[in-house]
This record gives sequence, structure tokens and C-alpha cells, in this order.
Amino acid sequence: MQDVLKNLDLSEVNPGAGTGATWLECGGDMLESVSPIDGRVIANVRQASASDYDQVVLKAREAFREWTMVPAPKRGEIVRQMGNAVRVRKRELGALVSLEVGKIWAEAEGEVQEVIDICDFAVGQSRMLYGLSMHSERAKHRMFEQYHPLGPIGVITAFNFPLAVWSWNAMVALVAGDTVIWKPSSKATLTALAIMRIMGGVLRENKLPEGVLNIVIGNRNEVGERLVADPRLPLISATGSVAMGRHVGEVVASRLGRSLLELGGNNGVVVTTKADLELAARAILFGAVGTAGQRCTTIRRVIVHKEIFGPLADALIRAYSQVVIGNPLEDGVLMGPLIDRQAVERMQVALESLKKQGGRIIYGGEVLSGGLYDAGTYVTPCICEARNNYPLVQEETFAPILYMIPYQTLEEAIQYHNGVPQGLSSAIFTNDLLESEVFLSHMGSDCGIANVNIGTSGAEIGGAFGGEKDTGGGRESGSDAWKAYMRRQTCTVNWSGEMELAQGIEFGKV
Ligand code: UN1
Repeated sequence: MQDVLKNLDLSEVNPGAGTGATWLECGGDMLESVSPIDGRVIANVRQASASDYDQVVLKAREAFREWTMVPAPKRGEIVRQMGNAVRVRKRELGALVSLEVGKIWAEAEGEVQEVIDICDFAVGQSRMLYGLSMHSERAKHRMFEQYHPLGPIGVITAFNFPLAVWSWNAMVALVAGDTVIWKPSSKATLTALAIMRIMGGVLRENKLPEGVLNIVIGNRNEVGERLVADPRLPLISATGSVAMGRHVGEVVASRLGRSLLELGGNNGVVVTTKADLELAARAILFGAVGTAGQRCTTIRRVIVHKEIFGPLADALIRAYSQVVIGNPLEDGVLMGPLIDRQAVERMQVALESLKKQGGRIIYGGEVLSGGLYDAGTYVTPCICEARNNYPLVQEETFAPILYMIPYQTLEEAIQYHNGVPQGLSSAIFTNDLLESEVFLSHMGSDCGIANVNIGTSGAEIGGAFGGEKDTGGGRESGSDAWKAYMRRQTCTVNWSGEMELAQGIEFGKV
């Protein structure tokens, strides 16, 4: 553990606000970073106070003036260097992610890979910040649109993807010409500080203003609420729970700022009689048990044709019983701990309500004890039989609970599938072309992501990531998500020497 910290330039006590190259003497409370693996304190962070927060915003604003003057492809070159700097630290960063949030090393390294991938993507994007040109209705006029940097932006992230989600926002925002203020989850502070140090080093080597990237770790009142309400930040991108996002959305809307929200998922997969059951079971295993059920893209509901309910349940029980649960840094372990004891408690409360609402546990759901398990954060992943309309099934419980819901017709399956408040990710398992086309049509899945014969999680960075309804409507990462980080300007240039008005209007004479 000490080696990981040392290699990543972290100390026993770390300042929680700065640019990655320089740090503030923070005036807020001390915060421990506790590993869910064994409940031990990894290191401490001195949090930012309200006035530290203000310092950070001043830095980000100052840096913005300079950064916008760097041509976009040159900004891309800096992001390329950042990607390379992360490439060579992939192992250590992965280890720290495992230590701090408990996901298995393979998945933690996968997360670091997402950072590298989005850097590569953003480098290309830096030469493709395209606007359209239009034909004017007036003679000898030219009309076109262009995209300008937006300003310093705020990025709020959750514990479960402590690097990737920030990087989808930050790397794209950087090529767009914005500067970034990051408020990471209080449960994943060290990982955030480590990558900021790496990125800050790249900015410093290139003699760029340090405040291009900023981090501010602090509590809700001193930092969180200020950031969200701050009119100096034209965009707030927030990832987390629906309750958090609803609040952020309201506050940002009341100051007429922009928000980009990526909130809860309650992702369903439909398994039809035409599915390859073995393939479906393997995908569901990863989708439901990966990251211990703590991805916003985790499979939470399996909507399965009643004829194959039994065989699929059997295949899943077989697969679940082989999952090795333990220290996520050890080879062969497939599931680490939940983030903390509260998460375990919430899972237990959920399973109690499931029983009251008429559901049935068909596998797992126990809290483990003995040895490492005494940390109180280890559970067995759980499979339940349920109905879609149970209040519990309508909610996202951030834990490895999988609801199996039987259906009879595809129409009914889609109705169940869409019959939840959230709309992030979805999938159908079928080898029947017509069934899959129905699912992908406007009459099918109502989610931001819809897959065929793969699970709901593990999306690639190249697509736009996000969802509908209570998921918040935002899109991050690939495709044209970059547009959210820029302001669009429509321009008309008159080179006619005449004063012609649009819509044929005649208006006075001089
Ligand atoms: C999240 O859980 O907030 O698609 C992000 C996935 C990952 C990202 C998840 N690429 O599961």
C-alpha cells in the first residue's frame, strides 16, 4: 500500500485543493480515505474551505483566458501527452482504484484504460470541432456556425468510477478550450489526487497555466453547494444518484446555467426464447456482479420469457456460486467488497422489503464474516424472483441484487423494461432479427443505450454515454458529446454592400 502511495506521489496527509502542480494550504476538516477491503485508513486529505474553493475558481478563470488562446489541435497535443503519462502509470493507478473503492484489479485497470482511450479520442476531436455552414436567403451573405470554449466548468463525480467519468468530461472539455474544476466523491479522494498530480505534471512541463485542471475536495456546504450555485461556471456536469442530480439540476437551472446529468440506472435485459442462453448467462454475470453491482450500468433486472426462466436461473446460480469473493487485488477474485458498511446495510434493507413485497431470494444476499470479511463490506451477490411493479424494483439499489422477472409476450417484456423511472442502459438477448429490431425501434427500449446480445455495462468511450428520464438526459464521452462543453455561435456576414433584411422586410430609408 505504501509503495502504491509513494509511486503516485501521495503522502499520509494530502492537501485536497489545487491544480495538480501546486496545492493550497487547505483550511477545511481532515477526511480519511478508508479502504473497503479491510476498513483501514489508506491516507488523509485536508479538505478545502469555502475560501479555498474561491481561490480555485480564480485560478481556473485566470487559466481559461490563456488556455482559450492555445489553438485546439495544440490543446489536443497536451491531452495526448496526458494520455501517455497515464499509460505508463496504469498499474499503480489501477491498484489505487482497487484499494480505495474495492473493484477488482482487472476492472480497475479497465477503468484506467478508459482514461487513456478518451485521451486518444479527444486528441482526434481537437481537430474536428466542426460547425456547419448554411446558405443564406440573402444575396452575397455568408452564414455559418462556430463553436467557442465555454469557460471554467464544474465536474462532480461518484465513487464507483473515480477516474473514468472525470476523464470523459475533463479531456473533452480541455480540447474544447475549457478549464475544469473537479469535485470528486469524498469516498474516492486519493485516486483523484493521484491522477491530478500526473496531469498537473504535464501542464507544468509544457509551461502552461496550472489552473487548466483543478480539484477541490470538500464537504457539501463549503464546496459542493457553492460549486453548483456558482454563476462563474457555465456548465456543471454531475454523475451520481437521482436525488443528487435532481438537486443539482434545479440549482443550475435557477441560475440558467447548463447541466449535464448522468444519474441512476435501473438497467434491464430482455432474454427471449430465441436467445443463446449460455451467452446471455455469461453477459448477465459480468453485468450484475462486476464492480459488485455498483456501476450505474449494472444489470439490475432480467426480464425473461417464462418458458426459459428455470434454465436461465439455474445457469446463473451455477455461475454465481463460482464467484470468488475477497481481496480485489488478488488473482482469481471476481468480486470485492461494497464501498462501505452503509452500502451493505442498504442492501440488507432492500432484501427485507423485497420479501415483504412478495419477492423471493433464489441465491445469495448474505453478509459474509470471518477473516478479511470482518470488514463488514463483503456480501454474496443475490438473485431474486420479483415483479416489475414492486416499489423496490422501481428503485436503484446500488448493490449486487438481480431481479428476475418473467414475461409472456415481447410486448409485455418491453412494457416491463420501460416501466421504471430510469432510462440509462438496456439490452435484448435474441438471435431473432425481428425481435432485436423491435427492441431497437422507437417502440422498443426507451434508454440512452440499447444493446443486442451484450450486457448493459462496459460501454466503449466512443459512443455518447448517458440516458433518459430520471437518468438526467446528459451525454458524455464520445460521439458529439463535445458540443456540451462549447458555446455555439451562428454568424452571418454581409458582403453585398446593400442592407437587405431577412424575410423580405422593407424598413425605412436613410
Ligand atoms: C458509471 O457507472 O457511472 O459502461 C459509468 C460502463 C463503464 C462506465 C460506467 N464504461 O459500465
